[in-house]
Amino acid sequence: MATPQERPGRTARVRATPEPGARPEAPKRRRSAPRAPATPAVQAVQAAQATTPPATAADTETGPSAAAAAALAAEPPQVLADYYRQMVLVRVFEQRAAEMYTRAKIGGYCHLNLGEEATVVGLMAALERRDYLFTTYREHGYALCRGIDPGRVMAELFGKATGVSGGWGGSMHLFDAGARLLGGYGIVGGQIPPATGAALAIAYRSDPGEDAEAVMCLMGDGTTNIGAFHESLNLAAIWSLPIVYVVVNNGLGMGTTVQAASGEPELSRRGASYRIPGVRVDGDDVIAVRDAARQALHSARAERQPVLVEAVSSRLRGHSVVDPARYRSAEDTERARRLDPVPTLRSHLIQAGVVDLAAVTAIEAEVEDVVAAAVAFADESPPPAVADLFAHAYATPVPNTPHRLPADAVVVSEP
Ligand SMILES: Cc1ncc(C[n+]2csc(CCOP(=O)(O)OP(=O)(O)O)c2C)c(N)n1
Ligand SMILES: [Mg+2]
Repeated sequence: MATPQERPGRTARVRATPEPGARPEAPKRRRSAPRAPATPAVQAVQAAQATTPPATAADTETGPSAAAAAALAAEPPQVLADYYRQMVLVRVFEQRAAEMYTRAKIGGYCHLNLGEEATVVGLMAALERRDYLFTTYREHGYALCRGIDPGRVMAELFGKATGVSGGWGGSMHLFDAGARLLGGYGIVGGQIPPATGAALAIAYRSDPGEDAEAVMCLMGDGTTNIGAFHESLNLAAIWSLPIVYVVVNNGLGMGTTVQAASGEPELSRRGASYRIPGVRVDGDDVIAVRDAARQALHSARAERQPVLVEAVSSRLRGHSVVDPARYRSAEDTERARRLDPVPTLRSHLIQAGVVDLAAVTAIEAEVEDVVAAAVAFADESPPPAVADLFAHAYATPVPNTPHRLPADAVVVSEP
Protein backbone atom coordinates (compact mmCIF):
# COMPACT_ATOMS: atom_id res chain seq x y z
CA MET A 1 0.00 0.00 0.00
CA ALA A 2 1.23 3.51 -0.62
CA THR A 3 0.68 3.97 3.05
CA PRO A 4 0.13 7.34 4.61
CA GLN A 5 3.64 7.16 6.01
CA GLU A 6 4.97 7.22 2.47
CA ARG A 7 3.65 10.74 2.22
CA PRO A 8 5.56 12.48 4.98
CA GLY A 9 5.47 16.11 5.90
CA ARG A 10 1.97 16.78 4.68
CA THR A 11 0.32 18.09 7.74
CA ALA A 12 -2.01 20.72 6.36
CA ARG A 13 -5.49 20.50 7.80
CA VAL A 14 -7.51 23.06 5.98
CA ARG A 15 -6.90 24.55 2.63
CA ALA A 16 -7.94 26.99 0.01
CA THR A 17 -10.43 26.56 -2.79
CA PRO A 18 -8.79 24.64 -5.65
CA GLU A 19 -6.51 26.64 -7.90
CA PRO A 20 -8.61 28.68 -10.28
CA GLY A 21 -6.79 27.43 -13.34
CA ALA A 22 -6.77 29.40 -16.55
CA ARG A 23 -10.20 30.64 -17.27
CA PRO A 24 -10.71 31.31 -20.97
CA GLU A 25 -11.45 34.86 -22.03
CA ALA A 26 -15.14 35.30 -21.43
CA PRO A 27 -17.29 38.00 -22.96
CA LYS A 28 -17.95 40.86 -20.58
CA ARG A 29 -21.13 40.27 -18.65
CA ARG A 30 -23.88 42.80 -18.51
CA ARG A 31 -24.71 44.26 -15.17
CA SER A 32 -27.96 42.89 -13.92
CA ALA A 33 -30.91 45.12 -13.17
CA PRO A 34 -31.09 46.68 -9.69
CA ARG A 35 -32.19 44.09 -7.18
CA ALA A 36 -35.47 44.14 -5.35
CA PRO A 37 -35.19 44.47 -1.56
CA ALA A 38 -34.39 41.13 0.05
CA THR A 39 -37.30 39.35 1.69
CA PRO A 40 -36.72 37.67 5.09
CA ALA A 41 -36.28 34.30 3.36
CA VAL A 42 -33.68 35.73 0.99
CA GLN A 43 -31.93 37.43 3.90
CA ALA A 44 -31.74 34.08 5.66
CA VAL A 45 -30.10 32.53 2.61
CA GLN A 46 -27.68 35.44 2.31
CA ALA A 47 -26.82 35.21 5.99
CA ALA A 48 -26.15 31.50 5.69
CA GLN A 49 -23.86 32.15 2.75
CA ALA A 50 -22.08 35.03 4.43
CA THR A 51 -21.18 32.83 7.38
CA THR A 52 -19.98 29.86 5.37
CA PRO A 53 -16.31 29.23 5.99
CA PRO A 54 -14.15 30.31 3.09
CA ALA A 55 -12.34 26.97 3.17
CA THR A 56 -9.07 28.84 3.29
CA ALA A 57 -6.44 28.62 5.95
CA ALA A 58 -2.71 28.46 6.10
CA ASP A 59 -1.09 25.12 5.46
CA THR A 60 1.05 24.09 8.37
CA GLU A 61 4.00 21.78 8.56
CA THR A 62 4.05 21.89 12.32
CA GLY A 63 0.93 19.96 13.19
CA PRO A 64 -2.70 20.87 13.64
CA SER A 65 -3.70 24.50 13.97
CA ALA A 66 -5.15 25.59 17.30
CA ALA A 67 -8.66 25.23 15.90
CA ALA A 68 -7.92 21.78 14.50
CA ALA A 69 -6.33 20.66 17.76
CA ALA A 70 -9.38 21.88 19.68
CA ALA A 71 -11.70 20.03 17.31
CA LEU A 72 -9.68 16.84 17.78
CA ALA A 73 -9.63 17.25 21.55
CA ALA A 74 -13.42 17.52 21.60
CA GLU A 75 -13.89 14.13 19.94
CA PRO A 76 -13.75 10.75 21.70
CA PRO A 77 -10.44 9.10 20.70
CA GLN A 78 -12.26 5.98 19.59
CA VAL A 79 -14.37 7.99 17.14
CA LEU A 80 -11.28 9.61 15.66
CA ALA A 81 -9.49 6.28 15.38
CA ASP A 82 -12.53 4.88 13.61
CA TYR A 83 -12.61 7.80 11.15
CA TYR A 84 -8.95 7.16 10.43
CA ARG A 85 -9.62 3.46 9.94
CA GLN A 86 -12.42 4.21 7.48
CA MET A 87 -10.27 6.69 5.56
CA VAL A 88 -7.48 4.13 5.29
CA LEU A 89 -10.03 1.52 4.20
CA VAL A 90 -11.18 3.76 1.35
CA ARG A 91 -7.56 4.56 0.45
CA VAL A 92 -6.37 0.97 0.35
CA PHE A 93 -9.52 -0.34 -1.31
CA GLU A 94 -9.19 2.21 -4.12
CA GLN A 95 -5.49 1.55 -4.59
CA ARG A 96 -6.23 -2.16 -4.92
CA ALA A 97 -9.15 -1.42 -7.25
CA ALA A 98 -6.80 0.55 -9.52
CA GLU A 99 -4.36 -2.34 -9.47
CA MET A 100 -7.08 -4.88 -10.27
CA TYR A 101 -8.26 -2.69 -13.14
CA THR A 102 -4.80 -2.70 -14.70
CA ARG A 103 -4.74 -6.49 -14.24
CA ALA A 104 -8.00 -6.61 -16.25
CA LYS A 105 -9.91 -8.07 -13.33
CA ILE A 106 -12.23 -5.05 -13.49
CA GLY A 107 -13.83 -3.95 -16.75
CA GLY A 108 -15.73 -0.87 -17.88
CA TYR A 109 -14.99 2.41 -16.15
CA CYS A 110 -13.58 2.80 -12.68
CA HIS A 111 -13.55 6.12 -10.80
CA LEU A 112 -11.78 6.38 -7.47
CA ASN A 113 -12.25 8.38 -4.27
CA LEU A 114 -8.48 8.78 -3.77
CA GLY A 115 -7.91 12.17 -2.14
CA GLU A 116 -11.56 12.55 -1.16
CA GLU A 117 -11.44 10.23 1.85
CA ALA A 118 -12.14 12.89 4.49
CA THR A 119 -15.20 14.02 2.56
CA VAL A 120 -16.43 10.45 2.12
CA VAL A 121 -16.01 9.50 5.78
CA GLY A 122 -17.33 12.80 7.14
CA LEU A 123 -20.48 12.67 5.02
CA MET A 124 -21.20 9.06 5.88
CA ALA A 125 -20.60 9.71 9.58
CA ALA A 126 -23.39 12.30 9.44
CA LEU A 127 -25.85 10.12 7.55
CA GLU A 128 -28.11 8.01 9.79
CA ARG A 129 -28.98 4.40 8.98
CA ARG A 130 -32.55 5.45 8.25
CA ASP A 131 -31.48 8.03 5.66
CA TYR A 132 -31.20 7.37 1.93
CA LEU A 133 -28.11 7.94 -0.18
CA PHE A 134 -27.98 8.63 -3.91
CA THR A 135 -24.55 9.10 -5.39
CA THR A 136 -22.41 9.09 -8.52
CA TYR A 137 -20.10 6.68 -10.30
CA ARG A 138 -17.35 7.71 -7.84
CA GLU A 139 -18.96 5.81 -5.06
CA HIS A 140 -16.89 2.86 -3.81
CA GLY A 141 -15.89 4.65 -0.62
CA TYR A 142 -19.44 5.67 0.19
CA ALA A 143 -20.61 2.06 -0.09
CA LEU A 144 -17.82 0.93 2.23
CA CYS A 145 -18.57 3.61 4.82
CA ARG A 146 -22.26 2.81 4.60
CA GLY A 147 -21.22 -0.51 6.13
CA ILE A 148 -21.46 -2.72 3.04
CA ASP A 149 -19.03 -5.62 3.14
CA PRO A 150 -15.84 -4.75 1.20
CA GLY A 151 -15.90 -8.20 -0.41
CA ARG A 152 -19.34 -7.54 -1.92
CA VAL A 153 -18.21 -4.14 -3.17
CA MET A 154 -15.03 -5.52 -4.75
CA ALA A 155 -17.00 -8.44 -6.22
CA GLU A 156 -19.30 -5.94 -7.93
CA LEU A 157 -16.28 -4.20 -9.45
CA PHE A 158 -15.17 -7.60 -10.70
CA GLY A 159 -18.67 -8.19 -12.16
CA LYS A 160 -19.26 -11.24 -9.98
CA ALA A 161 -22.56 -12.76 -8.82
CA THR A 162 -21.66 -12.12 -5.17
CA GLY A 163 -21.36 -8.40 -5.88
CA VAL A 164 -23.55 -5.84 -4.21
CA SER A 165 -25.62 -5.52 -7.42
CA GLY A 166 -25.31 -9.18 -8.35
CA GLY A 167 -22.51 -8.42 -10.78
CA TRP A 168 -24.81 -6.63 -13.22
CA GLY A 169 -23.95 -3.08 -12.21
CA GLY A 170 -20.17 -2.85 -11.98
CA SER A 171 -18.14 -0.02 -10.52
CA MET A 172 -20.58 2.77 -11.40
CA HIS A 173 -23.78 1.08 -10.25
CA LEU A 174 -23.43 -0.08 -6.67
CA PHE A 175 -26.88 -0.54 -5.15
CA ASP A 176 -27.99 -1.92 -1.81
CA ALA A 177 -31.55 -1.23 -0.70
CA GLY A 178 -30.82 -2.73 2.73
CA ALA A 179 -28.08 -0.18 3.31
CA ARG A 180 -30.35 2.48 1.75
CA LEU A 181 -27.73 3.11 -0.92
CA LEU A 182 -29.96 3.72 -3.94
CA GLY A 183 -27.16 3.99 -6.54
CA GLY A 184 -24.43 4.51 -8.07
CA TYR A 185 -25.30 6.48 -11.30
CA GLY A 186 -23.15 6.57 -14.44
CA ILE A 187 -25.07 9.40 -16.04
CA VAL A 188 -23.91 12.77 -14.77
CA GLY A 189 -26.82 14.19 -12.77
CA GLY A 190 -28.91 11.04 -13.25
CA GLN A 191 -29.17 10.59 -9.50
CA ILE A 192 -30.63 14.02 -8.77
CA PRO A 193 -34.25 13.60 -9.96
CA PRO A 194 -34.77 10.17 -8.30
CA ALA A 195 -33.17 11.46 -5.09
CA THR A 196 -35.54 14.41 -5.14
CA GLY A 197 -38.40 12.00 -5.78
CA ALA A 198 -37.36 9.90 -2.78
CA ALA A 199 -37.44 13.04 -0.66
CA LEU A 200 -40.93 13.76 -1.99
CA ALA A 201 -41.99 10.24 -0.97
CA ILE A 202 -40.67 10.83 2.56
CA ALA A 203 -42.46 14.16 2.79
CA TYR A 204 -45.66 12.55 1.48
CA ARG A 205 -45.62 9.65 3.92
CA SER A 206 -44.26 11.08 7.15
CA ASP A 207 -44.03 14.15 9.32
CA PRO A 208 -40.91 16.21 9.84
CA GLY A 209 -39.00 15.73 13.07
CA GLU A 210 -35.70 14.83 14.68
CA ASP A 211 -36.26 11.14 13.96
CA ALA A 212 -37.57 11.61 10.43
CA GLU A 213 -35.79 10.22 7.38
CA ALA A 214 -33.87 12.40 4.94
CA VAL A 215 -32.10 12.00 1.62
CA MET A 216 -28.50 12.85 0.81
CA CYS A 217 -27.78 13.33 -2.88
CA LEU A 218 -24.13 13.52 -3.87
CA MET A 219 -22.74 14.96 -7.06
CA GLY A 220 -19.55 16.43 -8.49
CA ASP A 221 -18.88 20.08 -9.22
CA GLY A 222 -19.41 19.64 -12.97
CA THR A 223 -22.85 18.20 -12.29
CA THR A 224 -24.15 21.55 -11.08
CA ASN A 225 -24.28 22.61 -14.74
CA ILE A 226 -26.72 19.86 -15.67
CA GLY A 227 -30.34 20.92 -16.17
CA ALA A 228 -31.67 18.25 -13.83
CA PHE A 229 -29.73 19.89 -10.98
CA HIS A 230 -31.69 23.12 -11.37
CA GLU A 231 -35.05 21.48 -12.00
CA SER A 232 -34.62 19.31 -8.92
CA LEU A 233 -33.48 22.09 -6.62
CA ASN A 234 -36.42 24.18 -7.69
CA LEU A 235 -38.86 21.40 -6.83
CA ALA A 236 -37.09 20.69 -3.54
CA ALA A 237 -37.49 24.35 -2.60
CA ILE A 238 -41.12 24.83 -3.54
CA TRP A 239 -42.16 21.48 -2.01
CA SER A 240 -39.94 21.84 1.10
CA LEU A 241 -38.33 18.45 0.67
CA PRO A 242 -36.11 16.70 3.23
CA ILE A 243 -33.01 16.53 1.08
CA VAL A 244 -29.38 17.59 1.33
CA TYR A 245 -27.58 18.06 -1.97
CA VAL A 246 -23.84 17.63 -1.55
CA VAL A 247 -21.43 18.89 -4.19
CA VAL A 248 -18.06 17.21 -3.89
CA ASN A 249 -16.01 19.96 -5.47
CA ASN A 250 -12.75 18.34 -6.53
CA GLY A 251 -12.07 21.27 -8.82
CA LEU A 252 -12.36 19.21 -11.98
CA GLY A 253 -15.21 17.95 -14.13
CA MET A 254 -13.37 15.32 -16.16
CA GLY A 255 -10.85 17.51 -18.06
CA THR A 256 -12.14 20.98 -17.25
CA THR A 257 -11.93 23.19 -14.18
CA VAL A 258 -14.73 24.64 -12.12
CA GLN A 259 -13.50 28.11 -12.96
CA ALA A 260 -13.71 27.41 -16.67
CA ALA A 261 -17.06 25.65 -16.58
CA SER A 262 -19.19 27.31 -13.92
CA GLY A 263 -20.66 30.82 -14.19
CA GLU A 264 -20.78 30.84 -10.38
CA PRO A 265 -17.68 28.94 -9.26
CA GLU A 266 -18.59 29.26 -5.57
CA LEU A 267 -20.84 26.26 -5.84
CA SER A 268 -22.47 26.58 -2.43
CA ARG A 269 -24.20 29.64 -3.88
CA ARG A 270 -25.79 27.75 -6.71
CA GLY A 271 -28.93 27.07 -4.72
CA ALA A 272 -29.53 30.78 -4.18
CA SER A 273 -31.88 31.02 -7.19
CA TYR A 274 -34.13 28.62 -5.32
CA ARG A 275 -33.52 30.12 -1.88
CA ILE A 276 -31.76 26.97 -0.84
CA PRO A 277 -29.09 27.86 1.71
CA GLY A 278 -25.59 26.73 0.92
CA VAL A 279 -22.57 26.02 3.03
CA ARG A 280 -18.99 25.51 1.90
CA VAL A 281 -16.76 23.29 3.95
CA ASP A 282 -13.17 22.10 3.78
CA GLY A 283 -13.45 18.63 2.31
CA ASP A 284 -10.10 17.59 3.76
CA ASP A 285 -11.38 18.02 7.31
CA VAL A 286 -13.40 14.98 8.29
CA ILE A 287 -14.92 16.58 11.38
CA ALA A 288 -15.84 19.81 9.60
CA VAL A 289 -17.51 17.82 6.82
CA ARG A 290 -19.40 15.65 9.30
CA ASP A 291 -20.64 18.64 11.29
CA ALA A 292 -21.74 20.60 8.22
CA ALA A 293 -23.58 17.56 6.86
CA ARG A 294 -25.21 16.86 10.23
CA GLN A 295 -26.50 20.39 10.47
CA ALA A 296 -27.81 20.27 6.91
CA LEU A 297 -29.51 16.93 7.54
CA HIS A 298 -31.10 18.35 10.67
CA SER A 299 -32.56 21.22 8.63
CA ALA A 300 -33.81 18.73 6.05
CA ARG A 301 -35.41 16.23 8.42
CA ALA A 302 -36.71 18.53 11.17
CA GLU A 303 -37.57 21.68 9.22
CA ARG A 304 -38.02 20.36 5.70
CA GLN A 305 -35.47 22.89 4.56
CA PRO A 306 -33.34 21.56 1.70
CA VAL A 307 -29.68 22.55 1.94
CA LEU A 308 -26.73 22.56 -0.44
CA VAL A 309 -23.37 21.53 1.02
CA GLU A 310 -20.18 22.06 -0.96
CA ALA A 311 -17.18 20.04 0.20
CA VAL A 312 -13.99 21.43 -1.33
CA SER A 313 -11.84 18.42 -2.00
CA SER A 314 -9.36 17.14 -4.55
CA ARG A 315 -8.63 13.95 -6.37
CA LEU A 316 -5.15 12.50 -6.38
CA ARG A 317 -5.44 10.62 -9.67
CA GLY A 318 -7.09 11.09 -13.04
CA HIS A 319 -10.82 11.27 -13.66
CA SER A 320 -10.92 7.48 -13.95
CA VAL A 321 -8.24 4.83 -13.67
CA VAL A 322 -7.33 5.14 -17.36
CA ASP A 323 -6.99 8.94 -17.34
CA PRO A 324 -3.37 10.19 -17.11
CA ALA A 325 -4.73 13.71 -16.33
CA ARG A 326 -2.35 15.51 -18.68
CA TYR A 327 -4.60 18.57 -18.57
CA ARG A 328 -3.60 19.11 -14.96
CA SER A 329 -0.65 21.29 -14.00
CA ALA A 330 2.21 19.79 -12.02
CA GLU A 331 1.59 22.41 -9.33
CA ASP A 332 -2.03 21.38 -8.96
CA THR A 333 -1.13 17.72 -8.67
CA GLU A 334 1.61 18.46 -6.16
CA ARG A 335 -0.76 20.63 -4.16
CA ALA A 336 -3.32 17.82 -3.97
CA ARG A 337 -0.60 15.47 -2.73
CA ARG A 338 0.59 17.95 -0.15
CA LEU A 339 -2.94 18.32 1.20
CA ASP A 340 -3.67 14.59 1.17
CA PRO A 341 -6.17 14.12 4.02
CA VAL A 342 -5.11 10.60 5.03
CA PRO A 343 -1.52 11.26 6.13
CA THR A 344 -2.67 14.62 7.46
CA LEU A 345 -5.14 13.05 9.86
CA ARG A 346 -2.60 10.38 10.73
CA SER A 347 0.04 12.88 11.79
CA HIS A 348 -2.49 15.07 13.58
CA LEU A 349 -3.79 12.15 15.59
CA ILE A 350 -0.29 11.15 16.61
CA GLN A 351 0.77 14.71 17.41
CA ALA A 352 -2.39 15.32 19.42
CA GLY A 353 -1.73 12.13 21.39
CA VAL A 354 -5.01 10.55 20.30
CA VAL A 355 -3.27 7.42 19.06
CA ASP A 356 0.32 6.30 18.96
CA LEU A 357 2.34 4.98 16.06
CA ALA A 358 1.72 1.38 17.06
CA ALA A 359 -2.04 1.94 17.02
CA VAL A 360 -2.15 3.53 13.55
CA THR A 361 0.17 0.86 12.20
CA ALA A 362 -2.15 -1.80 13.58
CA ILE A 363 -5.14 -0.10 11.94
CA GLU A 364 -3.33 0.00 8.60
CA ALA A 365 -2.30 -3.65 8.84
CA GLU A 366 -5.84 -4.71 9.71
CA VAL A 367 -7.23 -2.76 6.75
CA GLU A 368 -4.68 -4.34 4.41
CA ASP A 369 -5.95 -7.76 5.49
CA VAL A 370 -9.60 -6.75 5.01
CA VAL A 371 -8.94 -5.50 1.48
CA ALA A 372 -6.80 -8.51 0.58
CA ALA A 373 -9.66 -10.74 1.70
CA ALA A 374 -12.10 -8.66 -0.38
CA VAL A 375 -9.96 -9.12 -3.48
CA ALA A 376 -9.65 -12.86 -2.89
CA PHE A 377 -13.41 -13.15 -2.35
CA ALA A 378 -14.11 -11.25 -5.58
CA ASP A 379 -11.60 -13.27 -7.53
CA GLU A 380 -12.96 -16.62 -6.37
CA SER A 381 -16.63 -15.72 -6.84
CA PRO A 382 -18.54 -16.98 -9.89
CA PRO A 383 -19.83 -14.68 -12.65
CA PRO A 384 -23.58 -14.10 -12.88
CA ALA A 385 -25.50 -16.90 -14.59
CA VAL A 386 -26.72 -16.27 -18.14
CA ALA A 387 -30.11 -17.59 -17.02
CA ASP A 388 -30.37 -14.55 -14.72
CA LEU A 389 -29.78 -12.07 -17.52
CA PHE A 390 -33.21 -10.46 -17.21
CA ALA A 391 -33.35 -10.55 -13.41
CA HIS A 392 -33.86 -7.06 -11.95
CA ALA A 393 -34.26 -5.56 -15.44
CA TYR A 394 -38.06 -5.55 -15.67
CA ALA A 395 -40.81 -5.10 -13.10
CA THR A 396 -42.73 -8.05 -14.51
CA PRO A 397 -41.25 -11.48 -15.34
CA VAL A 398 -39.81 -11.72 -18.84
CA PRO A 399 -39.01 -15.12 -20.35
CA ASN A 400 -35.31 -15.46 -20.93
CA THR A 401 -35.59 -17.21 -24.27
CA PRO A 402 -32.22 -17.44 -25.96
CA HIS A 403 -33.67 -17.73 -29.47
CA ARG A 404 -35.40 -14.36 -29.35
CA LEU A 405 -33.65 -11.39 -30.97
CA PRO A 406 -34.19 -7.80 -29.88
CA ALA A 407 -36.29 -6.96 -32.96
CA ASP A 408 -38.61 -9.95 -32.51
CA ALA A 409 -42.13 -9.26 -31.32
CA VAL A 410 -42.57 -9.80 -27.60
CA VAL A 411 -45.39 -12.21 -26.73
CA VAL A 412 -47.21 -10.50 -23.90
CA SER A 413 -49.68 -13.28 -23.11
CA GLU A 414 -50.21 -16.74 -24.50
CA PRO A 415 -53.67 -17.31 -26.10
C1 LIG B 1 -25.04 13.20 -19.09
C2 LIG B 1 -23.57 12.88 -19.13
N1 LIG B 1 -22.73 13.70 -19.80
C3 LIG B 1 -21.42 13.43 -19.85
C4 LIG B 1 -20.92 12.31 -19.22
C5 LIG B 1 -19.41 12.05 -19.26
N2 LIG B 1 -18.85 12.41 -17.96
C6 LIG B 1 -18.63 11.46 -17.03
S1 LIG B 1 -18.03 12.13 -15.62
C7 LIG B 1 -18.04 13.68 -16.24
C8 LIG B 1 -17.56 14.85 -15.42
C9 LIG B 1 -18.31 15.04 -14.14
O1 LIG B 1 -17.59 15.88 -13.29
P1 LIG B 1 -18.03 16.15 -11.81
O2 LIG B 1 -19.50 16.32 -11.74
O3 LIG B 1 -17.21 17.27 -11.29
O4 LIG B 1 -17.68 14.79 -11.03
P2 LIG B 1 -16.27 14.14 -10.72
O5 LIG B 1 -15.98 13.16 -11.82
O6 LIG B 1 -15.26 15.20 -10.63
O7 LIG B 1 -16.43 13.42 -9.42
C10 LIG B 1 -18.51 13.68 -17.55
C11 LIG B 1 -18.64 14.89 -18.38
C12 LIG B 1 -21.81 11.47 -18.54
N3 LIG B 1 -21.40 10.38 -17.91
N4 LIG B 1 -23.14 11.77 -18.49
MG1 LIG C 1 -15.45 17.19 -10.13
